Amino acid sequence: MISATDIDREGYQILTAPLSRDTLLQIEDVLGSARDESFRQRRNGSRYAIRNAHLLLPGLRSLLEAGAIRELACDVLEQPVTLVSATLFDKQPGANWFVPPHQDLQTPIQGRTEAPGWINWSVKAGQQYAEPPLEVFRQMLAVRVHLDECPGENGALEVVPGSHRMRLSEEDVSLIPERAFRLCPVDVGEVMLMNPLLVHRSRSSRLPKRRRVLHVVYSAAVLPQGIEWT
Ligand SMILES: O=C(O)CCC(=O)C(=O)O
Repeated sequence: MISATDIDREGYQILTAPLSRDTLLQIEDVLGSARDESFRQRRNGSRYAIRNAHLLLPGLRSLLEAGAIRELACDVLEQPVTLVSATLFDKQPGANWFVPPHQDLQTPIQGRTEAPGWINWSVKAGQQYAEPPLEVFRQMLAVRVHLDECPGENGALEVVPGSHRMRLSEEDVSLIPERAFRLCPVDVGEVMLMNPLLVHRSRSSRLPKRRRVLHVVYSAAVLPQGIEWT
């Protein structure tokens, strides 16, 4: 059961059976139909991620804009939500990496209209990004859908409970003691809900297995005029 209180206090929650088998199969199908060009690839040709998958795969966008995954975000944020982004992370033998501790600050947006509190504008791979203000982050939620089992040795996320309440500098993040990180093993089909400001990291997988996670971000914030989600 969703606990908005837990998410408020800890910054995250793991749900054991929130999605039907049908929903999971539909996601797998649409991701399975993605063309090679949609994937980020290592030099060795291994495919490891689809960034802005909601822009590249219209079928995925439809699934995420109406349906069970969006409902989870509406339930937590207690308001209608808009899709902000979707990323597929696909760790596997040959494309395996360590993600250092960070908050997810850079958010894809449309246009470039300066607005109070929106900072760190940048363009990556032709897409405009900016960092929203704290009050917008408070009304955002990432829904991480696990398409493979993700035990501790398979690159599970490690999070710092409570770290989502503030925007931290790189130095603040680097000073977080080792004991503050909590390992979050998640089974196939399970979902992890988290605020994008929750400090998180993940180790390389130590198992010869795939670890696919679809990381979908929603927001219930009213945006300033001139700024829109993509
Ligand atoms: O799924 C993961 O390991 C986290 C990836 C991540 O947060 C990132 O690359 O920004």
